[in-house]
Amino acid sequence: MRALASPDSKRCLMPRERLLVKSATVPGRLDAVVVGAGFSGLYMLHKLRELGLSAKVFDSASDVGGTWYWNRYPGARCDIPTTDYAYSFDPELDKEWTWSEKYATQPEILDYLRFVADRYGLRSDIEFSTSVTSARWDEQENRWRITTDRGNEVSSRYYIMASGCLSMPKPPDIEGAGRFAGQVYFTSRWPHEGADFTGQRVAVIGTGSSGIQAIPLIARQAGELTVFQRTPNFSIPAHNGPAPADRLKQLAEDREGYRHAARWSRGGIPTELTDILGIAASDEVRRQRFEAAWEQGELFAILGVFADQGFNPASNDIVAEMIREKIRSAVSDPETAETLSPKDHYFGTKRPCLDTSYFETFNLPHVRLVDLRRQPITSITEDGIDTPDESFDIDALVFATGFDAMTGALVGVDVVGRDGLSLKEKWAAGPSTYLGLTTVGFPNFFMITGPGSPSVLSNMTVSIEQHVEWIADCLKDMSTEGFETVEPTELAESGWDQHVRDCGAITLYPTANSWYMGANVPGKPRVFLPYIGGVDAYRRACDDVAAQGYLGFRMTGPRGDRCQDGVIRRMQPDVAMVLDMIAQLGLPPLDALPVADARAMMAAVATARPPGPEVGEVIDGVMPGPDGDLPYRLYRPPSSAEGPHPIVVYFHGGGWVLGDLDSDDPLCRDLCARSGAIVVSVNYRHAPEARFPAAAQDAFTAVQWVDANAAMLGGIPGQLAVAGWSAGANIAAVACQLARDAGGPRLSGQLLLTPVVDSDMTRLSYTENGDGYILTTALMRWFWDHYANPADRGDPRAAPLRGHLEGLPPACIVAADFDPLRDDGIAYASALGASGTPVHLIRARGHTHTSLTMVDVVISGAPVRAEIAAALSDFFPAVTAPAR
Ligand code: N01
Repeated sequence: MRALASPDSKRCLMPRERLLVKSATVPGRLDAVVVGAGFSGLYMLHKLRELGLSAKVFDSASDVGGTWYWNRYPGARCDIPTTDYAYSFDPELDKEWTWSEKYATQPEILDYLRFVADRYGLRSDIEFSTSVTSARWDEQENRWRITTDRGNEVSSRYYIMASGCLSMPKPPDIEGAGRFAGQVYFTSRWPHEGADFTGQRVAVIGTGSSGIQAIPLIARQAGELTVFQRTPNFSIPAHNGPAPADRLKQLAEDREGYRHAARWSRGGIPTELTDILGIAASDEVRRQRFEAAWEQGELFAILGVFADQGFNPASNDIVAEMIREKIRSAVSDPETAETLSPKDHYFGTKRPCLDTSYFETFNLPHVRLVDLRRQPITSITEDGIDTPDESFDIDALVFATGFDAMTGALVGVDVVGRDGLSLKEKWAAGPSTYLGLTTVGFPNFFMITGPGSPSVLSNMTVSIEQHVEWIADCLKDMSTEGFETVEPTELAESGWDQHVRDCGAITLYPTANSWYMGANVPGKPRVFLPYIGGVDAYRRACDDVAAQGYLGFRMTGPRGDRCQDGVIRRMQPDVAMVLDMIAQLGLPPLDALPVADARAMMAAVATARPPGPEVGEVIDGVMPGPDGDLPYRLYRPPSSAEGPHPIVVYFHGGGWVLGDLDSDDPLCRDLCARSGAIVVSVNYRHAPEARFPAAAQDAFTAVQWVDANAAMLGGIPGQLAVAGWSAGANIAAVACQLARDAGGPRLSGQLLLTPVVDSDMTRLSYTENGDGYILTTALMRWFWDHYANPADRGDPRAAPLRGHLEGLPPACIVAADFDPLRDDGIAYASALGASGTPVHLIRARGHTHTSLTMVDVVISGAPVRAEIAAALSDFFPAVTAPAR
């Protein structure tokens, strides 16, 4: 570590030149109270002072540092390269400090924070060795009443928790934990004078990041070291040493550019993201990418070997297995190597570790690994640790058992908001926040890196700076506009919670028993706590909230209230990502192209997508149509599902103009595999070559033919449904009406995915979603113009909503939120329902017209398709496979 003398250093004694509001001068009355003097609290204090606000920071420690004050165990370092793990708000500060290593040690990081505190003269507003015990919102005064363990009470306009995500140690949950008579250490509360294990018999419980960092160093001193492992963890070598030369060069050449890129990166470090899929890459590419990440020794590199490893189990397993190979080659004893190899969770879903010679430590003769899965601890005793078969006598016991992460410190203070509701009570079933910054019922209360923000999944310093700056801007804006309180609305908060869940749900993260899920603390609700949508996406959401007049916040003041209510992110995150990617391709709109070019473009796009699931059999054939043969493709369910099966006649989408048997192939496979029905996809005649009513006639003829040939196709005669997507759903709906009018075939059901049912394009969903979501109003008009003369567009064979709706088969209709056709589908569902037809309306929340069809691309579509397939299966009476 080196702090360069700066000619500007004295500037740090903050001249309060940018005062916005006059500071409070009454003793005990403050503008802001901050809990915690770590990275967050120090910067928050600095910003509050810049705003001219009176503020006090309380911290239970005797000095600044937060997590770096407490976690002094041997080997404690950060796991983000320290070039990136530093403040960037002040370019001068940024230049004045040089880190001595790629991953700095705890003492060096603590020195840095002391340096920062001194540089900006922060200590005078920090009360050390003082814990905030309670904070109560005073409704009359619109202020927080805050009490400390020293018996002080202060009144503050704002209450800001900068208390850290991993600061509340998890209480030991092992029988007899308090009985051991020898030396007991907690990695999270290590003594300042250190510990000397020379020649001692030492036990370490816990093999998370703390244990994995400490164990090699404890092993150097101990006479005997026994490591008690409950879950093996993925760890990669840190390859510590000097800071990476390429990064130093980038910083030297363009520090501000580098920091800017970090702020707008996925994880808070400028990183080139790959689009290589693990499942599709060659063995050679897989190996090469993995080894490069292994050599780099950085978490984001190993977490980003493949674009799909975070959500595709097969891709994840490629990386996981390569790490297990490395463990096997590092550890001499094969049984120990197996015990150290993680197999019960996907790589990355528990935080991976960075180590220095961790696995090799188990080759030392005095180091032993005890697998608690096979040999659980029955009790800690006065002398050591008992397991069913063995007692371990020890001199020192180290708990590296982790934290009550993300929420523990927040609910550790008795925070009581409006109507006497405490934060602990409110979050009894898991935290609920708006942007991870605020929570309903707690006015003027902010959390820095709270649950629902990127926090622990990101480079914390970048996330901390973003939060502090957003809070400071909010306070400044409130002051400018004369507001005294700010609080999120129920709608905004529940919308954000949903978005946070949606982001987690498309990944493998919620599958693990991790502290990200609260699973490490007995009794804690299982909720995926951080926001995994990315630092960049998160920053954009926060900026958008502010730009939209603090959307989702209610602000009050003597001059009146303001509330711009709403939800900031309603679209499924992967749908938004796909739309972004498509936008970046800069393709011309389909409706600007000649039909042949539009078809060629659709075909080209289709070649680049995943194939969809395996089915039992795929057969191409032809059937007679009204004007020549119609090609069809039959999908038979996987061979495990014995036939015969019900049959679904399917019609592809494409506005009666585009599409063919290939265009909807992955969707047909998915429907077939999930529902257990045979899917017969029919390629009907297209416009403009064959205009209305050719497609509808073909559809009805196809239904008649499949019905007549059901047994030959392997189907169950009489068990026939129709299905279609978009314009295909239009002709499926029409076929049902024609079948009813013709007195057959009898249909078991109609599945209409985001259907076109009317030529009226004035419904609200056209106004809301007519542009920007692939199917646009302009494209819909282009389709209609190619398909049907204006005079024909009211014909029920073009607009089935305008037909007679009695006597139709049960329907499942899917309406997507961001679809111009959304209200068409809803209108058809209610009209059918009013005519006595059983209807199952599925609202595809956060989806577009096309996103549900993007099998294995839009992951969030999978649960909706599962629901659709279940509805499809419900059309048919339970089928018993015939005895052979
Ligand atoms: O805590 P952990 P940690 N009986 O929860 C085991 C950050 N950090 O302090 O997995 C037996 O990861 C538990 O077992 P299991 C970093 O984000 C960063 O190590 O629950 N064992 C696990 O092995 C990290 O992820 C750095 O089955 C018990 C271990 O104890 C986070 O802090 C350094 C047990 C706890 O691992 C937490 O890391 C250190 C029981 N009753 C930490 N209870 C940097 O490098 C728990 N365990 C920046």
